[in-house]
Amino acid sequence: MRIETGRRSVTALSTAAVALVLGISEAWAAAGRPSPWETGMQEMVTELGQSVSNFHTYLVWLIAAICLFVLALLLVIVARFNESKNPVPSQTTHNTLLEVAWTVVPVLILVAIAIPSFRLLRQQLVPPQADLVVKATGYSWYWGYEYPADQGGFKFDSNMITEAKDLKPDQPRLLGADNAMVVPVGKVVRVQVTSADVIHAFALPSFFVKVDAVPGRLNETWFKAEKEGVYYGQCSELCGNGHPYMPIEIRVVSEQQFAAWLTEAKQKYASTEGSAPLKFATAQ
Ligand SMILES: [Cu+2]
Repeated sequence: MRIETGRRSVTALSTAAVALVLGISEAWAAAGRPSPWETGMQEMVTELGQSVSNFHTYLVWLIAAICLFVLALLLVIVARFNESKNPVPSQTTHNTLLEVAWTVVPVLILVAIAIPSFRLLRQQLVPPQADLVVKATGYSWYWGYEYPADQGGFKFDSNMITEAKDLKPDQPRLLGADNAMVVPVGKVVRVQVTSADVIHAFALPSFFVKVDAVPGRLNETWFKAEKEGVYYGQCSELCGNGHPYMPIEIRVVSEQQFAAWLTEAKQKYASTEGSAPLKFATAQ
């Protein structure tokens, strides 16, 4: 009886521990930031990101199956065809069935990878009709965001918070920014990305967004965040000594909160009118 109870409490304890660990990692992952001991991707909050994350899992299983198959073949060869067990090696060559099989099977595997891969690539590179366009400019070493005229026409800089005392309670060190990019939830946001000096890259893992910010060139990417929250990314192009200190903070809020933020932001940040337009290289 006592053993039974002991066993039961051990089971309950381990279940609680697993739940705790899962709960914590989920809570951290859900916040759009890296978490300790994380081995997979950050939790994706866009449909595209979720599809990519599933594709990644599918590839891992496929790779695992191939590795186990090759390992099994190697073990069979070591066990059955070593010199003592098989002193006279077979001289068989040009086995048609075998040669066709080892050509066709890898081709089929590549097709099974290519089809979903190209489908995802298309989904990522052909953006849907945008509800909001934001321009992100990389500077050495911070980001600048610009909202178009129909949203109020303002721009502001976003710098990393350097002093621990200035961080908000939910802001992680090295990722928290003084002015976040704010976007509404469930809307297609197109981000135009460029740079004012060297090559940077605008990357946000939980949206599955990563695009180069190249001076004189306007790149674009898009996302549709399905969940409100604060999401963090970083410059992902080795751009200089301030490279690790130019985080990207995006706050996804409800439409009402976004409207309220816009009203506030229009007053807080100066108008873009009168600012010098960015010059872009023209094709000759
Ligand atoms: Cu950079």
